[in-house]
Parts: sequence; C-alpha cells; structure tokens
Amino acid sequence: MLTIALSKGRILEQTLPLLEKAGLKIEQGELNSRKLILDTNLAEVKVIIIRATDVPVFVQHGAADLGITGKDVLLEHGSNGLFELLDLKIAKCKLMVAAQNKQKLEQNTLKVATKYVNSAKLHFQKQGQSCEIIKLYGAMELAPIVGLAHCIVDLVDTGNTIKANGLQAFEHITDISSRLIVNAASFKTKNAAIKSWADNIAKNL
Ligand code: PRT
Ligand code: MG
Repeated sequence: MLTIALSKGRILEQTLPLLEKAGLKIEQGELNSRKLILDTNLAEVKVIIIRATDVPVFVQHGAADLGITGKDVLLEHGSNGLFELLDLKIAKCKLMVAAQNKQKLEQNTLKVATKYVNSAKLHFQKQGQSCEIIKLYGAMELAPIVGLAHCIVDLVDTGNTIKANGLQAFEHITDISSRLIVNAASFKTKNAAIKSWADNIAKNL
C-alpha cells in the first residue's frame, strides 16, 4: 500500500493532471465527497488531501509515504525524516521582500511581517541586517499599510496583490515550485514502487 498526501487548493488543481499522466486517477465523485482518504483507480494507492503546511508533517512521520507541497512550506518545515525527490515545476512563484518604498528597508532593526519566519530570518541574517519578525498567518500586505511592519516577506506571482496594496517587491529571496517528497523510511522499504512513480511523473513533466 502506498499513501500519497496532496495539498488542497491551488497546488491540487495542477497536481491532478500530473498524476493522471503517470497513471493515477481519482474519480470526480471521490474529489467532491467529504472523505479525507480517497480511493484511486489503483487498489494499492490511497490519496489524502490536506493543507499544504500539513503535508510534510504527515510525510515526516510516515503517515503518508509520498507528498506534494510547495518549496516555501518545505523551507519552513525542514527536512527531518523526509527528502525531495522531484521538482514538479507547478504552482510557481517567488518568495520576495516587499515594501511601500525602498527607504522603508533602511532600518537598524527591520520589522518584517511574514508567515515564512525561517526563510525571512535566514535572508536578513545573510545580509547582516538585524530584524524583528512579526508572524502572521495571512493578509501580510496589510502590515506595512497599518504600520505593523516596515516590509513583508511573501509569495509573489503576477505581482497584482502587492501592487493593489501599494507595495513593491525589492528583493528576490528564492524561486518556489511544488515538490514531490518522500518519507525516508518508506524510500527504503518501498523503494521499487516509489522510484517507479517518481520516474513516471518525471518523464511527463
Ligand atoms: O489559502 P489557505 O490559507 O487556505 O491555504 P494555503 O495558502 O496553504 O493554500 P493555497 O491554495 O493558497 O496554496 C498555497 C501554496 O501554493 C503555497 O504554499 C505555494 O507553494 C503555492 N503558490 C504559488 C502560492 C502562490 N503561487 C501565490 N501567488 N501561494 C500563494 N500565493 C498568494 C500569495 O501569498 C499572495 O497573497 O497569492 C498572492 C500573490 O499572487 P499575485 O499573483 O497577486 O502576485
Ligand atoms: Mg493561500
């Protein structure tokens, strides 16, 4: 038996076609149901659909053998007990520093609003920039407007969201895309099955 943890939301939409090309199908009825564990066209493969941030947790602890989630999530979670098999090149965006203007970034101690605490800390540490991180779970763009922070660290795709909130991106931290991850123990015990899935997905990318 192989269990695959998928991220719901925007990653899922782009994941399903990749899995189909690799031979794994989930019926629309299953997807529309409120079930958390879904059957697939293959008796030996089950799929669970959870929040992107929970995917590495399930995979790390072996509750899922494989998982698909964003690199942004993996950078925050760390790689304990799991590793990346494949860059799926879907749900692409960039992790960036944005502010109302460049002067806002010139602070002795920069106040940074973000949900990406580890990535933000590391970025400013590399620059020798002292910072205070204000952890938020959403609507980061609001923070500079109301004076909660000098800047934000957030994902940017088209740039429309930051622009609509009077912000500009000034620093590119890293490129983000979704990754196929595997539980370290499963990779040993179910190596043949996992490698064949990874190869099937890879050749259709
Ligand atoms: O939204 P919710 O809290 O329910 O869950 P979630 O945010 O975990 O899920 P979801 O479906 O939003 O997917 C998040 C994952 O998709 C991230 O972890 C990334 O790996 C990936 N991804 C790719 C993105 C974006 N692109 C993206 N643009 N996640 C979020 N955004 C947001 C961004 O935070 C900002 O608010 O979209 C806005 C910017 O988009 P533009 O096009 O206006 O620049
Ligand atoms: Mg979201």
